[in-house]
Amino acid sequence: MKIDVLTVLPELLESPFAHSIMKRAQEKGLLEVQVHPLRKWAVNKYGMVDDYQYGGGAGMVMMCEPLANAIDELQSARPYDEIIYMTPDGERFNQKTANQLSLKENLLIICGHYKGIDERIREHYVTKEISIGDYVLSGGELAAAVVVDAVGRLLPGVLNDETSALTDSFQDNLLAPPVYTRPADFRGWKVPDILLQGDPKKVEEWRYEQSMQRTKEKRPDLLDE
Ligand code: 6GU
Repeated sequence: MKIDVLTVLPELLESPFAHSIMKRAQEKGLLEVQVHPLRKWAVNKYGMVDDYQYGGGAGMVMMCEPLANAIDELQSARPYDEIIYMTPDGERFNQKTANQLSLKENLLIICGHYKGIDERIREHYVTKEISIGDYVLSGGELAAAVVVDAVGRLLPGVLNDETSALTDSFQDNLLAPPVYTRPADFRGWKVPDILLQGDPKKVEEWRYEQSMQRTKEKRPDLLDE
């Protein structure tokens, strides 16, 4: 999978994909993330990419021309399956959306800034609008990093047995069960016996029950879906 990210703050996205699982995904050639500075397509020598909004009011709007030119150029190299705009008024991101996006070949993610992007870009280019939750970030970059991470780790071959996505929270709309490691007794706080007995079938049943109980307690809304 190839993900292009278009942003006015490329520096913000230098590090999130350079470590751990995202790094390995790229080294294995399973994921390619390329961050593009929008200023490359600025309309003048001052690097202008935003302007005052029509009708007045505080806050700048990201202009049509740099975005349209950037998208046209990037798109001519490879057609996108989705052109995603990161915005607090988008559809709330969840595991299901991550699963769906992980099946695509080429994605473009546009990071919004200031008051957002000119509505005409949303109308004519954007195919999917994503928010990562009901709060406002100062830009779409951190949200884009969240989406790239959540999608990238689902690509076949990225995770190994130890990190397998099959046992994650939210797969099957259940939270993950509790986990323990050595020692079996820490300050008198004991690991549940069933995990020490070596009966895989019993462990599986216990984990399922714990997942169910945890979900009922913490996220009953997941069970209604
Ligand atoms: Cl995608 N962008 C911004 N600026 N704020 C957000 C968001 C996105 N998702 C939640 N808050």
